[in-house]
Amino acid sequence: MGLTLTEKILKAHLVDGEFVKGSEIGIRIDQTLTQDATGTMAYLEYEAMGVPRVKTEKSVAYIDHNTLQSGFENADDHRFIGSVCKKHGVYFSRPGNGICHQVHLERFGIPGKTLIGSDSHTPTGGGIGMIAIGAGGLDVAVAMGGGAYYITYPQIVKVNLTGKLSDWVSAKDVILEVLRRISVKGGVGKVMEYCGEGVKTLSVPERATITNMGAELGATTSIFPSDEVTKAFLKAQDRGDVWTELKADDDAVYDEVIDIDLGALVPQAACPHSPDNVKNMDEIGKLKIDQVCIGSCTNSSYVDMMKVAYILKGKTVDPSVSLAIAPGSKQVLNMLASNGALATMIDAGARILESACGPCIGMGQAPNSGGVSLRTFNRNFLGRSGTKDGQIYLVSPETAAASALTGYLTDPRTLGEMPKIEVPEQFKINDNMVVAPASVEEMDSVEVLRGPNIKPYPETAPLVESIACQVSLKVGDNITTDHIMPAGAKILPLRSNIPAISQHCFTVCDEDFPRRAKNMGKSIIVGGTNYGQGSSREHAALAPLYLGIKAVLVKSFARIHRANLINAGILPLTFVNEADYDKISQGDEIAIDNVRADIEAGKTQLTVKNKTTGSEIPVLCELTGRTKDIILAGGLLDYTREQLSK
Ligand code: MIC
Ligand code: SF4
Repeated sequence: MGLTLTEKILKAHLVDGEFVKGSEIGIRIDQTLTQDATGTMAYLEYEAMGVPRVKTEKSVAYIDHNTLQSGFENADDHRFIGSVCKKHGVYFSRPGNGICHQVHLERFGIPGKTLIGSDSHTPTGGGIGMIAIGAGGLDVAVAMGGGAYYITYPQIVKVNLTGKLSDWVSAKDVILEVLRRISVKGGVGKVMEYCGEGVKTLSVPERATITNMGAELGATTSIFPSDEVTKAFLKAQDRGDVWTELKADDDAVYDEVIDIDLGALVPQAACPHSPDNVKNMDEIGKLKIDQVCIGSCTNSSYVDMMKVAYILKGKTVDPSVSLAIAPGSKQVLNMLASNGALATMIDAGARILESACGPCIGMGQAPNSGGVSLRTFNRNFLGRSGTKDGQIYLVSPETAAASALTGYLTDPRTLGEMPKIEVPEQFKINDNMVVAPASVEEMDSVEVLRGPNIKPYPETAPLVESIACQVSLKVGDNITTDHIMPAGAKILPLRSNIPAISQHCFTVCDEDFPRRAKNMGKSIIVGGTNYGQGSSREHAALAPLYLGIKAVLVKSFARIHRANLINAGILPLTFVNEADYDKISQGDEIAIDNVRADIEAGKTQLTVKNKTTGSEIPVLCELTGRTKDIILAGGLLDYTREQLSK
């Protein structure tokens, strides 16, 4: 029986477990990436493990999220990350060099290698045939220390592409179509493997848009084959030597097949407030807009930007619209500056932002009250833009630029003939913003520089004998990590200070939650399906840990968040019968007796007693050997320390 591409790469990296669907496997990690908003914590965790030099083939730290230095905090974090990387063998991509996923694809990714990153959009690397997975910072720290990364052996979905995109229809419309069909939880436990005749019609940046936003499906990752198109892209980056051909066997067996005729797709938009709320232009109808933002790790490649410049050429942005553009990397920005496209954008009235995440994570450019904003980004969760009643639509760069000129959501197919904009044969290469680490001889003399906002990892303790506490919060379905631990310009500077950031935990849903939970001392949270979807931020587990959350009981979890809860020593529980969700309310007193003994004994079904109502609720606590030991130890940090001391 033939193998899928995913299986080939996973098999070549397997270090623990067996290839049985649904069971846990450990894989060797070749490369890691971090970004600054998750990086400070990840490197504090790395330091706590006491491994002098990273053991990966290449680890890179990017500064791209918190570049709005409204106070000393972010600058201190950046200085810390720069120095800690220098000491321990990590390459440091300085602020200004660009968004981690864009730069990693351009300069460091290698087909067939494994990459984990402390950012959920790490699967961008699947655009050149990597197994690239988003993970919590602690998992990345462990991988840098040479430890395996654990995932559930996934279901593998064949996304069979046929035909060719019509003029003005974009790679963004492909991933929006997948989201429309299978929803934000349709990819949980799965890898989306793109195959078929249509693949060769898509350039690497187009493929990367698709694998990037595959994160919104909840998928473990997404991957394209590495073919002649990949070779040409890497060659144009002066990296032709790292190319290898990689594809699935012809007789590979998949768990599911999704067929997409690229030629049948039309421009679409994800409507507020979920990336899977996808409609075509006719369904949305006439929509007046206030703002357009172009950029982010999904759509800020050179080709995307050149299309935007073409559309804007000689025109003026509608007076009622603010257009902001953030090219994805220094390479892209530099090439636009050299060939005049940047001047075209400026001339049309675009507000040029630095090459960073910017408005995508609420770092500036919050829309006006109730404002309608079209963005080429990947997430439109409630409040993420910084304006709670902002109405965010996710669209392609072509749709965004066309709309910026008219002031209304505009179908780019009305623009007339489409220009032929190709991936260049040679990109402008200059890695002068990537600082190499100190040599082995020099590393001991490097001083790690810490600022006053950098506080240690919160206190952990081994799992208690029994849990008896109240429900401090009950929430519904599809709760995102942007609900649990909001980001944005005010809160992101607190990422390295868990006591301070925890004061904002869940405030999007309930302003009083942090105070209530802290007063309760210990408590549990109850939620619905797909709890914790979205980002990889472990702060969505560390802040609850700090606030005394002992368990989270939900209908189902998103993958990375569940792993982060386990890493933080918080019990992840799911209802055996989803209807029991109605049997538990905020404020109820609950008990889970002998929880430690039961988990130690390998029991996977426990009972939550609702002492307020008298009902008994069966719940699942599915922990395998390793995750069980992590929970018993009080989290991954304690577990890793225990392992290293052995
Ligand atoms: C995001 O897009 O939500 C982020 C900000 O990049 C996060 C990481 C973070 O919260 O620091 C992600 O996607 O993992
Ligand atoms: Fe940055 Fe946005 Fe991409 Fe997250 S999704 S890495 S915030 S650009």
